[in-house]
Amino acid sequence: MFPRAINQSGRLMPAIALCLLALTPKAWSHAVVTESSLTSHPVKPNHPTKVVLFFNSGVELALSRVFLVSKGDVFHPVNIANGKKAGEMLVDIPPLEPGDYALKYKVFAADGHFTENVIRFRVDNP
Ligand SMILES: [Cu+2]
Repeated sequence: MFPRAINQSGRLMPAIALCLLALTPKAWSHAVVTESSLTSHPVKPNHPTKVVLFFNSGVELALSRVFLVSKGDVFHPVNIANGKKAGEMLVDIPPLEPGDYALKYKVFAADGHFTENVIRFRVDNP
């Protein structure tokens, strides 16, 4: 009867579903660290270290921030750079004394969403 109208509503449905997904807060984790070099290569005391964070998606460096958090919740901005592959981020860690630290990151994913999280790590005496 009205094949054109049926076609149009048929195409409208997926578009609405996508919008709802985009609006649902925290339904999807958009740029999540799936792995980091901290696991395989713990930070050694008093040595500058390049830590690699592996994200599940591409990350926009210019809109992303990483802080090194030290004792007493002191935030130090650290330099970040792109790794070899999409989703790899290199983080410059200055020489650290033994103790507990964290990397707090707020990254802008390729899909346009911000994700914030904290990775805790420890620097042990050799
Ligand atoms: Cu997203």
